[in-house]
Amino acid sequence: MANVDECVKEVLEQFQFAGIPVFKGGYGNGHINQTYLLEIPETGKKLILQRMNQNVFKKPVEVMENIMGVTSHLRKKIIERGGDPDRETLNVVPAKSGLPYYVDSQGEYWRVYHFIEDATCYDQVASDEDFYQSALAFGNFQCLLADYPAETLHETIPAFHDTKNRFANFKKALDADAMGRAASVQREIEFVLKREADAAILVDMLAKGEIPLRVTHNDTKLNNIMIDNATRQGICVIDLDTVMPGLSVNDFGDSIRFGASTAAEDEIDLDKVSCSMHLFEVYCEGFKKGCQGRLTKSEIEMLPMGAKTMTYECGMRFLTDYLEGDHYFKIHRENHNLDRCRTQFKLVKDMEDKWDTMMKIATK
Ligand code: ADP
Ligand code: GN1
Ligand code: MG
Repeated sequence: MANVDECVKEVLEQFQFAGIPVFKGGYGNGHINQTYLLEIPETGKKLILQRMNQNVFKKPVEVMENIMGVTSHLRKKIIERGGDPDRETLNVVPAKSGLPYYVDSQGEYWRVYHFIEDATCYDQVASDEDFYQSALAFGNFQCLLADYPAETLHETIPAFHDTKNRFANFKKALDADAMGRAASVQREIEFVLKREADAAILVDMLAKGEIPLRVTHNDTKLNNIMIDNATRQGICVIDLDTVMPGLSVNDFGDSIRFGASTAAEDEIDLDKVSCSMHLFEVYCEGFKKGCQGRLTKSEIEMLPMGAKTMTYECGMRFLTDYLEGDHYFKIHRENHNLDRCRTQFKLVKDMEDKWDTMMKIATK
């Protein structure tokens, strides 16, 4: 691939900007896409430029079709309720071709979003109230999409939260052991294998019709929501690449996995990592309120299972990527995926120990 400067120069000429943007370098802490900040000096207006990850999203055009459909649906609803559609949903800047993306001479897909000003994405919970507000916003996001025609959505990553399938992929990576790393991570491998039955619980409930399929976000970690700096409300849900039919308990669970942890996702000192029951309760209350009474009895009962399943699945995905040679998640240091996997398994174990408390909180 040509260097970033050359690519960016070519790309920037292809979008419909109100002024000439200046490239300000890499931005944010996402694990998947390559995100950059742009600024238009005359107006001070900022924009987000992203090179989409085609290793993860094999059909970027379909991802953009989903995003255009979902954001225009949200826009309408936000206007109806008297909100600000320029800040409360992502807004795509079109390319000069009129398409919502540009394909460069190397075949890379680029897109641009208006920057959500005066709001922040957090990597760790700063206050209970922020976490509560993020729960309200993610719950509300599901409500806003409750009448979205699910059959028009593309499955941007097939079987994304099919934990049984994730387990099968893990086994394949283990059998192949492409990097010769399996011998050194036997404890982590045992941890996954021992819990094979857990991988099936939610998938099987869905198949039996015991919990409903909804339009969900599927990647509800705290840094995929912007908190308004002034009002402290969850102003905008971002990272819409994985909006697809899914389980509400998984949206709940992925937020717990990341936000209710007492340490960072890649913390090395595992003594610092636990699942805070206080934050679990705060999020539970916010999420149920945000869903406005739409969660069924069995969904409410399965909220703790959503948390455990998402954490187990994510740890298994980090371990799979470690075994395969770190091709999926961006890493910033040696063993990064292994460190991430270990925090997830520490959380799973902690949730198992606190299961009765989690059930009591969820169902009260
Ligand atoms: P990834 O899929 O790699 O996680 P995201 O779409 O989540 O990529 O973007 C990465 C980060 O960029 C976000 O966590 C956030 O900090 C920032 N970001 C993305 N879109 C916007 C936006 N429209 N306004 C402000 N910041 C944004
Ligand atoms: C990725 O894109 P990002 O960083 O918001 C991943 C999630 C994982 C998460 C772990 C498309 O989320 O599924 O839970 O990392 N997104 C994709 O932090 O695979
Ligand atoms: Mg993200």
